[in-house]
Amino acid sequence: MAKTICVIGLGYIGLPTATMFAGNAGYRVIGVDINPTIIKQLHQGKIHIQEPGLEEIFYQAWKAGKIIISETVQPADVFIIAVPTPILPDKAADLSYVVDATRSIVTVIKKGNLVVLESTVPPATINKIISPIFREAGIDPSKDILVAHCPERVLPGHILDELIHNDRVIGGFTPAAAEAAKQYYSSFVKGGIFLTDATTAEMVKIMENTFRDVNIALANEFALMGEELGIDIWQAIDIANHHPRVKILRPGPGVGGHCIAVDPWFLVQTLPLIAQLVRKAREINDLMPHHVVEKVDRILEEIQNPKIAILGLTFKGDVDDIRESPAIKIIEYLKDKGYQLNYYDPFVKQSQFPGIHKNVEAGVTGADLILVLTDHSSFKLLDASNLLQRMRTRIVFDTRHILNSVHWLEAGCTFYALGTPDSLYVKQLGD
Ligand code: SAJ
Repeated sequence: MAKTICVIGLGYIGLPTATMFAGNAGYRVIGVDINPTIIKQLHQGKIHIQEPGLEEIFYQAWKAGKIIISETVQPADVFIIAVPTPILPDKAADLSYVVDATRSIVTVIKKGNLVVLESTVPPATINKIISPIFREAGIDPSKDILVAHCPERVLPGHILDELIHNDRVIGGFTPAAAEAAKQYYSSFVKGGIFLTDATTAEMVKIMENTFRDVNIALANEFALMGEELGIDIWQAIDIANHHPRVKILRPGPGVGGHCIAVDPWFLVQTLPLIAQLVRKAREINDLMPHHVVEKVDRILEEIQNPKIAILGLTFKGDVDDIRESPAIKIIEYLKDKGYQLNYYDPFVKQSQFPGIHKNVEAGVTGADLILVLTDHSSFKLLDASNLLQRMRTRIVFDTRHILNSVHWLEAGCTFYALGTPDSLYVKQLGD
């Protein structure tokens, strides 16, 4: 009989993972979530997230009865925990969803079952928080059951491809647990699977996202320097990146999403005296939305009752996710300062963000400033002349270096970009 896998948490990671096990690997999958809206939608064979290719595979697996949706945890051979681990206001990890999921497993787990934690957690969470929950229930996590950490590492927008082709790390509470988890994951993972202990795997995952956060902070700090030095930092980065061992990332209006802006805090929380660089990088990236707002203030200083057209709300380009988006923070700050705002984002629905315009023309009509906050690929194709003629004042501020400045300047506007001095593009126009 096919083995049963119970996936707890059907969000951006749990749903694609459940679909992989059911669709590609032929297991019987029970998908569990506590959100009734999500459950209702999945019960109709539809998915609640936008991820290329996912809906079709999910629908096929759901129609074939290989994936069953449930509001409660059911007995299974394997339990996969894929619930969120946000941060609390004091920047400590909120492990309540992980703890609740573990407790719900305790009620149905049997000897020999495997529990895999996919959620990103502070180092030693399996040893210090999850194992004691099983022990308190009279279950020995080193003998009676198998417990492992297999952190997700996929990039939103590329989830299916990365689930299959990325390498994975699996850390076992015992070596046998790591081996057992590998058996299941190798049914769809084509990348390498590296086995280690649970705490090392927890650390590996946080190190990856911290590496990216620190490097984005460096790019952002360079951008601030570019503005002060009177140079175009994008050009400088482009030239520097021709060095064979240099790969500077892209500056931007801040770091969003619920991973890179969150996970480094787990290190600060665990090792506050050592994690100095990690903390500073977080602070620099968190400063960027304020920097964008200061620059907007300067740009619009002379304009009466200024109206801003915000282009892009999601935390990064070509995804539909506005959670923890720097754009949302910037919007809050601008609203507090009394600016009138219009919004456009081709990936965001009215239900996600009420008041958003359906087309970009309506979004920019009557505006004094187009403020680009997300690097959606389609923004490269915007018709500058058509949009500029609908504005009251023709000013553009691109925080993502996604617009073609020459094209926009030729169409007739004042152009500003993050990481460049205010005068740069005006000078290029020969004013
Ligand atoms: N960003 C920049 N400049 C850059 C790159 C990114 O400002 O050069 C910003 C983005 O605009 C976004 C934020 O950083 O606001 C995060 O975007 P991202 O594409 O770097 O990462 P996520 O959050 O979509 O996914 C990351 C990935 N981790 C790494 O690349 C190390 C992914 O592989 C993880 O699975 C995911 O976090 C996760 O769930 O932990």
